[in-house]
Amino acid sequence: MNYSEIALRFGIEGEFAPCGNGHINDTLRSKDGRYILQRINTNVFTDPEKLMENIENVTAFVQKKLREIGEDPSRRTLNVIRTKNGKTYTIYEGQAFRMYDNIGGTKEVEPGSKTAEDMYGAGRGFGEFQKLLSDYPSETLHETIMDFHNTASRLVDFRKAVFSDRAGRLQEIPDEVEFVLKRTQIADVVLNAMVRGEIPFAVTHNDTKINNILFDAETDEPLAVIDLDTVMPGSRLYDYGDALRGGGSTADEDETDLTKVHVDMESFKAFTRGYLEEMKDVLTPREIELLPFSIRLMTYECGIRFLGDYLNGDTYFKIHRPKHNLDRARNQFKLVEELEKLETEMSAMIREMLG
Ligand code: ADP
Ligand code: GN1
Ligand code: MG
Repeated sequence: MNYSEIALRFGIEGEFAPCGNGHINDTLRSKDGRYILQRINTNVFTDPEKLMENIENVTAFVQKKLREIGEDPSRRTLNVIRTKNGKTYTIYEGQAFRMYDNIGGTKEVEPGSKTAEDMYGAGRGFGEFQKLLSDYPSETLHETIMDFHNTASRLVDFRKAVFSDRAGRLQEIPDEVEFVLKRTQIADVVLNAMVRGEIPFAVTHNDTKINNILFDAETDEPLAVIDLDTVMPGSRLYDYGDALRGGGSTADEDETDLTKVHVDMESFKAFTRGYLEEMKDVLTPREIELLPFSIRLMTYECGIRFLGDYLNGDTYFKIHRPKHNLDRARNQFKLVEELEKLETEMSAMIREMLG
C-alpha cells in the first residue's frame, strides 16, 4: 500500500512506518515524527463518518475545556487533520484512513510492564478525561459499536458462538464454557442500575487499556487519552473496570503461564487513588459502591469476547499464534476467580481512600 500517496490526500508529504500494537487498527507514524496515519478497521467500525464525527466533537470539547482552565491543549488530546477536500477520512483501495497530529515526546506503557506509578498516572489521566467530559451531552454521541459493554448482549453473542461452533473448537473447551455459564447472573448488575437511574449514562472511553494513554517522556505525567473510536454513552464503571482488567494484573493478557497471572493490589490501589483524585466529587454513591465489582465484570466480559472469538475462528481480535484467543480467555478467567475473593478488601480500601 502506498502510504505516501494516502498522506497527500491530507496535504501531507512524507514516508510512513508502522508503529503501536493495538488489536484493532493499523497505525503508522511519519518518519519526521509529525503525523499519525491510521487505517480504520471498518469490519469493527462500520461507519467511519459517524466515528470521526464523535472523535472531532469530543476532542474539540476537551480542547475547549483545557483552554478554559488555562492549559495548552496541543499535546493533551488527539487532533484530527482533515483531507484537502475537507473530509475527516479518506477511502483508499477500499480502506478507510485518517490522519492525526503525532503527539511527540511521549512514552507509552504496555500493560505487562507497567509500574504502580504508571497506574497512578493512568488513573489520573482517565479520571481527568471523564471529568472534562462529565457535562458533555452523551446522548448526542453515535454508538460506534452497538452494545459494546452490554455484557448481557455479549453473552447472547457468546451463546450463538457456542451453538454454531463455526471453527469446530467447542469440544476442546468444556471447562471454559462452563466457567462462563456459571457466572451469567453478574451480567445485568450495572445495566439494571443504569435502567433504575442509580447510575448515570455518561461519556465513556470504553477501551481504557494503559497503552491508550500517552505519558510525557520527561515528567511521566499523563498527557493524552487516545484511541477514541469507542467513545460512546456508557457507564463510567466500564472505564474504571476495564482499566483495571488489564492494568490490575501482575501479567499481560497474553501471558500463558497462569501461575504468573494474579490480581495486583498495588496497581489497584495506585490506579484507584489517581482516579478518585479526579472523580470523587463527580461519582454517585452507587457508582463508588460498584467500582470493585466493575473490574470483575469487565474482566469476565473480555474473557467471554476472547473465548467467543476463538469459537468463531478468530475473526475479531488480531492473533499471533493459533490458540491466542483461548489463552487470553483463560488468563482473564484466572483473574475473575481471584477478583471474586478480593472485592470486600477492595471496597474497604476505597472507603479508606475516601476518608
Ligand atoms: P488501536 O485501536 O489499534 O489500539 P490506537 O489508536 O490505540 O489503535 O493506536 C495504536 C498506537 O499508535 C498507540 O498505542 C500509540 O502508540 C500510537 N498512536 C496513535 N495515535 C497517536 C498520536 N496521535 N500520537 C502519538 N502516538 C499515537
Ligand atoms: C481491543 O484496540 P485495543 O487493542 O486498544 C478492544 C478492547 C479489548 C482489548 C483487549 C474496539 O483494544 O475492547 O478490551 O482489545 N477494542 C475494541 O486487549 O474491540
Ligand atoms: Mg489502542
